[in-house]
Amino acid sequence: MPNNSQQITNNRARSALILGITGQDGSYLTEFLLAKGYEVHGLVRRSSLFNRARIEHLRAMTEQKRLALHYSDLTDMTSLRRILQKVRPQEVYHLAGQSHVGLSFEIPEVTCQENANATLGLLEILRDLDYPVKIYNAASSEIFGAPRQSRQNEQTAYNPVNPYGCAKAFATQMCRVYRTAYGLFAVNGIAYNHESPRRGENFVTRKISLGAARIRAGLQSEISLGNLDSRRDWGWAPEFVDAMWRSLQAKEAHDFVLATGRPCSVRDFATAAFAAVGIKLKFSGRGPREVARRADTGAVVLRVDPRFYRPLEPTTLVGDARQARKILGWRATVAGKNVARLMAQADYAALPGGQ
Ligand code: NDP
Ligand code: GDR
Repeated sequence: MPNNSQQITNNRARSALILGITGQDGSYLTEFLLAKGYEVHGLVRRSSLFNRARIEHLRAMTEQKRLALHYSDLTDMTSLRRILQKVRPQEVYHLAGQSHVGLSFEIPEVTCQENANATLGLLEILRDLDYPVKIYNAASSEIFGAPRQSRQNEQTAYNPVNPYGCAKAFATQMCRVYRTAYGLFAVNGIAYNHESPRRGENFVTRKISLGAARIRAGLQSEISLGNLDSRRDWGWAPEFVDAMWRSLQAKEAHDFVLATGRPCSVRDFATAAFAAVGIKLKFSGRGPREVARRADTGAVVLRVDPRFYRPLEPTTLVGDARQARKILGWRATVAGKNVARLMAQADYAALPGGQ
């Protein structure tokens, strides 16, 4: 896709800048905003291989000058400032950063630079702009970590338990500070896990759905996972980008928990994903010795590998999204096992010979 930052400079339609446009959420949000008639600008970073697979199908939009991509990086505030001054978007969706919680234990510094410091840098740029701008910040349920409340809402105290959660807690609180201190229209979307066939392949849901599809197609024999007892509030990513947009159309800026409210374990997610491609699982053993076999052949298709355990896990995180429902009229309709089914079916259908 051409880099056509020169092509669109005037705000003819409503315009939005998406940081993280090449990611799962950024790609769905781009489709959503284009369908609403927006002029969409996205930030892309240089990489040795092209990493635009999730937005490649929108190439025609760049030719029609409805979508423009600009080179920058969260670690390059000068170029970010220049892009914002030139594009003058009315809405900024900040979805960029190191998004893998497990990896944040391996690369804590870059996680904090991208997720914490860069958010502060962005807020500083927005504070200096000479026109009103709205920002959606991709906050996370990971800010709650080990919460006191079994269902978390916008008032729940932060208690992150990993470097990723700490960085997100900093960024979330900074947005609140800039909203209160400078009147910036800054929204924190405190989102719980949301998934799709565009999910990165090293997140557990995609690892499972892709693994199930490939095992069904005879392309792979088994998958290895970490903690099967983990429970997450898994939703459907396309529904979440709708909430992002709605949150910037509200009269006032608020924080919003975005969640399904329905937790599901990794084990149950795997069971549903494999069933969706016609494989019934039977689990046996405990802890690191646990395996899942195919009910039809008895072959092991899923193993626990302690390499995928994390040094610390949040307790079960379940969101209470009543504020989003009341103010935004938004609610998640797809959750847990249904997400698993949709993902496994999509991954299977995308394989040669899959249907
Ligand atoms: P992805 O990992 O799919 O996408 C992350 C995006 O950030 C990619 O476009 C990536 O670019 C970009 N990015 C990463 N580092 C930089 C950098 N240094 N400079 C510029 N861009 C960068 O994440 P999701 O779409 O799933 O999530 C979007 C945001 O929402 C993230 O901030 C995530 O932490 C947060 N979040 C996600 C949830 C979820 O369940 N999906 C839940 C709660 C919060 P590239 O393609 O070049 O790598
Ligand atoms: P999470 O998502 O950490 O919740 O962060 P992930 O899919 O990585 O893990 C979910 C749970 O599954 C357990 N797990 C495994 N995880 C991975 N990645 N790989 C495995 O093999 C595996 N086996 C078990 C994990 O321990 C964990 O308990 C996501 C990201 O999108 C963040 O950016 C976002 O902020 C949060 O969701 C809300």
